Amino acid sequence: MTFDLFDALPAAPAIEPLAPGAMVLRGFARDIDTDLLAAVREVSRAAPFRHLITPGGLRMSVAMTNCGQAGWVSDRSGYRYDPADPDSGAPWPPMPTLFRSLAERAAATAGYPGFAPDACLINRYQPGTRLSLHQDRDELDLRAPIVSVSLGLPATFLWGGLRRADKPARVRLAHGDVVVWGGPSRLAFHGIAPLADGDHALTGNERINLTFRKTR
Ligand code: MD6
Ligand code: FE
Repeated sequence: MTFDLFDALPAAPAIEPLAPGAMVLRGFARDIDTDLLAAVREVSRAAPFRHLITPGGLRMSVAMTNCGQAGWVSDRSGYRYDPADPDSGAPWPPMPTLFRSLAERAAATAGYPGFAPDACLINRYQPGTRLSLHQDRDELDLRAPIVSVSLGLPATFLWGGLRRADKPARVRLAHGDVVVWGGPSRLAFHGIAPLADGDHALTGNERINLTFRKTR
């Protein structure tokens, strides 16, 4: 029997701090990537991706859908969590068990045990798609963190501070990376720079982002 020192080391998760309470878990979702993407396709068959309209009347370049007990939607009247898909009137598809358990494991790894998300917003980016700086503040319970999973093409995550004017850092998010943030960083401004063109083995020219929240 051969003994390899490197085989004997446990695979420690690569945790990259962003700010107090916020971190990137590099590659955390990689080993279940194909199952996650299959589940995204399943959800989007029942609740297709769509471009929401902002309260100001602009069409968002990112396409969105949701699963879980509530879904994030935007229209001329504002932003809200809605138990039903406004396009169909039907409840959002249930959150796949695989999603729920991934979010729970990632949160626990980041120091937030007991995370119980009731909503998963699914974002789809194509080259040129961007998400301007914003805060996630439509959730009632701001003590719960947010867990965000990146799949497919890499993106530049804009990580600002607690004030809109804080100059954002640029953080590369690759396939399988998971960002967790909460506590003192829960209301940090953030966004996604225009997606660069590319070709990913599993998603082609798209980036898919899953964002888990506890909305109430
Ligand atoms: C995205 N993410 O990564 C957009 N929000 O496509 C977000 O807006 C986001 O990644 C809160 C926490 C983590 C995020
Ligand atoms: Fe956000």
